[in-house]
Amino acid sequence: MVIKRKTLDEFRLSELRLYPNATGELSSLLREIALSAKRIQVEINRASAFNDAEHETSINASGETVKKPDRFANNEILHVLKNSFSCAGAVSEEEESIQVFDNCQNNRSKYVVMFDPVDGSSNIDTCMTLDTIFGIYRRITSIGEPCEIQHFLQSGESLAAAGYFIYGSSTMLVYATRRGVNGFTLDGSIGEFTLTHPDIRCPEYGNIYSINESKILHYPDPVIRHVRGMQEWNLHNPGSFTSRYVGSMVADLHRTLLQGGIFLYPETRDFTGGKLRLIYECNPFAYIFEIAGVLASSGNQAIISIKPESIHQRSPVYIGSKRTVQLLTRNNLKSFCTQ
Ligand code: P6P
Repeated sequence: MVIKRKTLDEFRLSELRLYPNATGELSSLLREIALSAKRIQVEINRASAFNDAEHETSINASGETVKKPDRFANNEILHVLKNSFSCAGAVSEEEESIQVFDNCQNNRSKYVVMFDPVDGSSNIDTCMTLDTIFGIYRRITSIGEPCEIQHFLQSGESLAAAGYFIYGSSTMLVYATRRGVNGFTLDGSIGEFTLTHPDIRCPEYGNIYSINESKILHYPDPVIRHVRGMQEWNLHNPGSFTSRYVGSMVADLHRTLLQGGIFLYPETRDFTGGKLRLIYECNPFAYIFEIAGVLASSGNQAIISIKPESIHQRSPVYIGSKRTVQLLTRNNLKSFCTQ
């Protein structure tokens, strides 16, 4: 028997029916971003197959190498957003400043988007998973006005939706709204994302810890003690814990979301404010994990409660099991879902 799974459009239509006053702009935006992801997936596969990702590299605002797939993905997403009727402007990891789509159509749009077009592109030459991360905010100035930087400096709690595409053994879209986290897998036979992981909840407990252990002596003492404690416990109770670290944020966090455990990228000597970027890497994931029922801390506070001051600022990341996150950070952290 062939299982007929809802496509992304069918799922969004079923959600829209619950909100008679909804304009459909968020659904349209998700559809546009999903379209760009289909094209990015083809380009990534091509660049990997023909090994030409390294050609024509440049350096982005964060001082990191921009490879051909990064630039392709960046231009593709900016193109679909600018030509949608739902986006007033965007922030991209690959663009130094905000991208304002200042025309009469886009100025009437309700949303702005921030995104990391391709995260983990250093893995492309080894066929590791790559990914696109996005967050969607409602604009905060009146409809008709060009968007401004404060639209992008809202805390993560104000996100209307956040998600990621993972280009791995299959291509998936996982996104969250306040109503829940849902996963869609690209069905090549119909070219549509189909609902394969409805209502994802992150297991409260998982025995996998994910951290770059080469920097273990950089991390705060509670992290060092916790990792050492798991290793010592393993000595006497083999197999109690295991470590998995791909070095691609989405790969490590997608596994954590589905299997539980914890993902850590604490502050280090070379990244005293954390390495991962707050508004287009940390916030989308923090929102997803909080909606999925666990915690996402910067070490001092819930990541989604941070008021961003600049569009490329960074944050330390402690995401996963409530008990472990509270053990490793200040214990005053409360999940925003329960507030
Ligand atoms: P490190 C990839 O470059 C990235 O931005 C994230 O995807 C990943 O989690 C992190 O950096 C890996 O950093 O220092 O462990 O190589």
